[in-house]
Amino acid sequence: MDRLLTGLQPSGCLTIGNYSGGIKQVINYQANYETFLFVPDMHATTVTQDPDELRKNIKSAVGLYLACGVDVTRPNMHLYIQSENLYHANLSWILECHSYYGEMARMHQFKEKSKLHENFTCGLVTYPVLMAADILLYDAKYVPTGIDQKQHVELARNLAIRFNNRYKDEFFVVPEPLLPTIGAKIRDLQEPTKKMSKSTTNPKSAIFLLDNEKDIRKKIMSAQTDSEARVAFDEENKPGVSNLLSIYSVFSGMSIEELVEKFSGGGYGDLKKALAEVLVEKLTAIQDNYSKIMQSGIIDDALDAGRDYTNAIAKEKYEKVRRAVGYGR
Ligand code: ATP
Ligand code: LTN
Repeated sequence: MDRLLTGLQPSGCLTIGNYSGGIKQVINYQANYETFLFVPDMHATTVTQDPDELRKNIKSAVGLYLACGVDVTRPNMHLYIQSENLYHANLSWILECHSYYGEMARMHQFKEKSKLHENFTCGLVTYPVLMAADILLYDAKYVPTGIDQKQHVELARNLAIRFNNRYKDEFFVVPEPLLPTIGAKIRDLQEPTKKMSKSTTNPKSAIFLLDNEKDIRKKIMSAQTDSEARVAFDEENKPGVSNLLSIYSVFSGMSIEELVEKFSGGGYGDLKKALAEVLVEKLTAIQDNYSKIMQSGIIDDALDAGRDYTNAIAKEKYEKVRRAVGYGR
């Protein structure tokens, strides 16, 4: 079985964007691949985190993965926490010494996030290398993500190729990003030219998987659209309405064509009301599962098993790489 790997930062409550680019894809692919799904808690500290809040978010993220349908009873599903495996940071250091400052400084996400902080950390610059280590440690062939992470997966590809060439062996599998056809970039509800982000400062911009019914309806009804009052899918000229259609498609399984057909006669109000209904139904079901899961012992059992399994694989890969670069005796 080929390997598939992804992670979602526990930097806040997961959004419907994280569901679309990350979790939903894992659920769709979990029967077909050996799946490595982890919580990149070390990535979250590239910006300041409150330690208690971070620990709560880690457990909540795992609870949400399971509540959405990630099936940890499958023997090919491995769920784990990044910081419980020391090889991620160790491999990251080796890869940092094979990466160039220029290529790090060119990363879109770094350019955007560094603008938000007057004094950003070195971790914010080198974060994509840690991500490459996460992927390359396990020889993952496929990396499901949203469009914002595509460039980082490309860096992981380049580092794999660079390392294999320099040390003249197939040390790493060269990974490929997997983007959903619809919903690779769910947009901010208030500023639809931007992507929806869980660490937004405007709570009306994002729908969180744990939002209550009233908030979901309010946020959808107040989403920015345009003055044309014509339901059509045109991401460039009608980003707000196209975003609503994408979200609808992600959560209903209906195609964009079917949705445009269904809503083309009406105004944006009808589309918004129907979308709010779909989201309330889906998210309430996830939240019911979530409450049960958080009270059970299933999370810790799955994380223990995942930690042990992935540490063994990572150790073997790291030792091979460490020897190749000449470290130790
Ligand atoms: P932060 O605001 O802390 O940067 P984020 O909401 O951007 O977080 P990440 O943890 O960086 O989310 O991303 C987790 C996964 O969700 C990644 O695969 C990412 O590509 C995907 N993702 C994030 N936002 C969106 C979005 N708006 N649309 C589709 N996929 C998304
Ligand atoms: N960088 C990603 C989270 C992440 C990840 C990974 C995703 C860390 N390591 C490995 C896929 C594969 C993010 O911020 N969304």
